[in-house]
Amino acid sequence: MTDVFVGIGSNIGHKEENIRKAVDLIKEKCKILKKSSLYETEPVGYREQDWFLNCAIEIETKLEPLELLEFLQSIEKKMGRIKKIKNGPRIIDMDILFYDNLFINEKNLIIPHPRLHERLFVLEPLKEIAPYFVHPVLNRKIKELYKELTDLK
Ligand code: PH2
Ligand code: MG
Ligand code: MG
Repeated sequence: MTDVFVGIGSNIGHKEENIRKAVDLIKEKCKILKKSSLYETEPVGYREQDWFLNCAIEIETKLEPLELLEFLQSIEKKMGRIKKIKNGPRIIDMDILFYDNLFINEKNLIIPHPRLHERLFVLEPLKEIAPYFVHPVLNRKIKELYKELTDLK
């Protein structure tokens, strides 16, 4: 059984509705095990944009990592996402955070997500649904990574 975590964000249009719709579309090929609450988060990276709504989900899937990436990107496309500015505004963004305890380093897919431990908008929802999941590269629990990041601030 796969244990996959996906981070979801939206900061254009009806953000809550966008996330609900994306989760519904994910259900066509994956089983949703858990879904965090929605968090209003300040934009990170590119600052001149609206706040985000972020959440994290845990899913079970038969798709291989690259197939899952393609599936998630097809949903982003279907929902009308256009890539313009790096880290800029988007209707929907879905990033694979963990895929079991796998390490993947491909040109367009790095798992665990390389910046997740630096991002409160990822760690906060993730801590809600998986505080004891151990980051397979950093070897730390999510709740520890969260504490380290918030203690820094
Ligand atoms: N996603 C980014 C860049 N910055 N900031 C917040 N608060 N939430 C996001 O989901 C987000 C971001 C790149 O994907
Ligand atoms: Mg992202
Ligand atoms: Mg993305």
